[in-house]
Amino acid sequence: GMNLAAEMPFNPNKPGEHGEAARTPQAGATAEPETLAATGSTSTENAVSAKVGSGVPPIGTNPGNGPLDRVRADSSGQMLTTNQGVPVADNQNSLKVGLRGPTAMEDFILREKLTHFDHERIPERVVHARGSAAHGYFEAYKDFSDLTRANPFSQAGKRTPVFVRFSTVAGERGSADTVRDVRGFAVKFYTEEGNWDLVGNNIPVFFIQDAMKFPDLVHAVKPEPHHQMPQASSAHDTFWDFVSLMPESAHMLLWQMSDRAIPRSYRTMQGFGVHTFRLVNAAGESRFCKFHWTPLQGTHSLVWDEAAKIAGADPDFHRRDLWEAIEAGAFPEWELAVQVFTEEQAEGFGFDVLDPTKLVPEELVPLLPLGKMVLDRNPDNFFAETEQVAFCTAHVVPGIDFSNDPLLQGRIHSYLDTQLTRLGGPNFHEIPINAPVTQVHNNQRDGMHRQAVNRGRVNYEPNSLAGGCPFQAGMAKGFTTFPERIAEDKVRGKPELFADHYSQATLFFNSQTPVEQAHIANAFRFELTRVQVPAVRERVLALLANVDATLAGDVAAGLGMEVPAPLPLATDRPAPEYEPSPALSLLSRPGETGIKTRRVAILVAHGVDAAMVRTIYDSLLADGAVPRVVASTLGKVKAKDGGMLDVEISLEAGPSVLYDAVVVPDGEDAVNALSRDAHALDFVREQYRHCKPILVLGAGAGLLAKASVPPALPDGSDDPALLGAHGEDLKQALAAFKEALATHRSFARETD
Ligand code: HDE
Repeated sequence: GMNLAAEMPFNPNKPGEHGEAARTPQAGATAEPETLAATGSTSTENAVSAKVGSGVPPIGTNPGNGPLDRVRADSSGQMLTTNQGVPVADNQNSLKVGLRGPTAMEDFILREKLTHFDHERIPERVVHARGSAAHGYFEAYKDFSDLTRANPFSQAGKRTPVFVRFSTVAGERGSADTVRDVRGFAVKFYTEEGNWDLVGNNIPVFFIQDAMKFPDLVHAVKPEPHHQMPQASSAHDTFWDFVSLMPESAHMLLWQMSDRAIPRSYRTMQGFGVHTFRLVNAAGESRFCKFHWTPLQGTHSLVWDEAAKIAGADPDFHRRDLWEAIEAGAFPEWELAVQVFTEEQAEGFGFDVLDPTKLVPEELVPLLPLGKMVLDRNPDNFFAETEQVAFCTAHVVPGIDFSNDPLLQGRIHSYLDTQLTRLGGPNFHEIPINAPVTQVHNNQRDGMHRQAVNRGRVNYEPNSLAGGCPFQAGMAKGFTTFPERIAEDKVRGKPELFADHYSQATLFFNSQTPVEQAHIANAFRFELTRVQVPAVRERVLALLANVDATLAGDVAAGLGMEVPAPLPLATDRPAPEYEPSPALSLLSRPGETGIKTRRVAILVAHGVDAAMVRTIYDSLLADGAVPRVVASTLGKVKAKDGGMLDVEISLEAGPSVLYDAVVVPDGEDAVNALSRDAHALDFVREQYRHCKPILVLGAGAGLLAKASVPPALPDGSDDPALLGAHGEDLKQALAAFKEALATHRSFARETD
């Protein structure tokens, strides 16, 4: 082929578009693989997985790719066409009556292109609009068929493909990732018996006890309707007005004000099914369960000041983090576990397991690990997959069943319903990302955007003309609802135990470390400071007074207020009070991945010790961390030994909040230069303020002094995350630095 790169890359018709030449037909261009390479095309789209024409996946491939493979479009080497497949000669100029004349109505090419563009957007999700997703698989540890007949748990080592979408709740589609909010954790299992969606959150309880309240809750937390502020934040009057009038939200509020609501990464969050579900085995025996996802990466969070600054420095922080980890082969993993208990056990608990504002403490019912989920592939196309994926709590498979949790019951309706508006009709199950890997056979027909071409004249059941097909699967194979016995009055109301709004809020608070408790108090202080109406602040304090006196006192002090009389209780606090549950502390799970994927900035300038930089860089890289050479501007710096060092990012584009730790290498001239750059001074100050590990070597310690970073902790003792400042040798200091990095932060120095 011709050399596109050398001649007219991407627009071979360019020479023909001006003046008289517009009348002459122009030759197009064919793009051969070599010419594509010459233009820098990096398309790898041809490498799709094996096709699965029979619907039965070949052994060893990911069957979840099947529906997607059929529709993957790859334009490398292809000619541009209209949507009708007509080759387009000129994609740059509209059809005009004379070169300076009006555009012709008959320009179907222009009209098709603009019309399609005009309809590119679909409504965003009414909640959880902002999200990111990835493909992967779930692998069962063993055969759990005594517990459930659900297909993913039927065999040791069995892999079931999954698609997982993480999200914030309140913010719009383009809002920042690091806002204080609950995170969605929605998993679609493409099982051999149909799709199962486990649509959970990163917090095990919820604000309300009944689906009837959900529209009110969401109205209250979303931007206020008169001026549409604030974006992606609960720190405003309407939210706190509502929740303080709904004391059932107390427990959830404690979680939402904890560091759980500002995760370091989607990869470092737990996930929870929240509601009580049922597991049913082939014999029809049912047990209740709660689902837990635990990240092998550990549970880690941001600090609030950092989260707020990241929202400006990189609003895509969590999206980028997930994408980059998967691209780099550092596949995030979670263990799925269940707490299993019988109805009789549940009757003995001091709370109602149908109440979604309550959790089952792990001390009461331990976790039973079922298997591991690995996310190992980024989507090919954000819209086609992440945006169009439709999770529905109604999507259950044989072996999984609902409980009567009134919040879950409402959700079973809501998720399918919302897709009708969002995805434009009842055939959203045919969108490839939503299509099951099993075959779909029923007599549902037609509707907007129908893809299936159903054959034959029978679209009803029972029938004789099609031999009765598709036939009912029957109890043995088909989904069978657990026949729970119910003989009750039809009423609007709540069970007695739902009236205890505070016991588990107190349990949660008492189970936190002092650092975490301080963060919770600070978060309440921040949010309530933003609240304008004093009576609303006061009512929240009255609610907190029922949770913990110290917490209420600390928050009140932060607002310059007195703690008012506690809100009246709806019921006596039931005995027994809970013992603290260490599993509820975020700091109880450091993780198993060491320093893998942690981002480390190495600050350099002319005169830096380049050999030292390389040693540190290589050593961090070898352990799976992500080192970056950061300087005042891009380009190269001239090292102490005369060599050159490439800068990877500037301080301006890569500020402190985007890194987990910092290294200031030796080199007196370099440190002097950095000391004159406000960005560098801010950088080390913020690394210090945000309790991150700092490694300074030789002259590097001078930068800390210039930035007024204290050399020791407030009580005078050594700072365990400030390394190298005391003349340790490089090897020693680097090892200690890595250890500090693996534990993430040193809150001992926190003064926020
Ligand atoms: Fe949702 N929720 N929700 N929710 N939810 C939606 O469904 C709803 C609730 C959760 O990544 C919507 O497809 C009601 C609890 C996640 O696509 C909508 C009630 C939990 C996602 C909806 C709840 C969740 C959603 C918006 C109370 C944790 C994002 C778009 C009765 C267990 C899924 C959509 C994704 C999304 C309704 C309460 C988690 C409107 C009515 C509790 C993770 O249908």
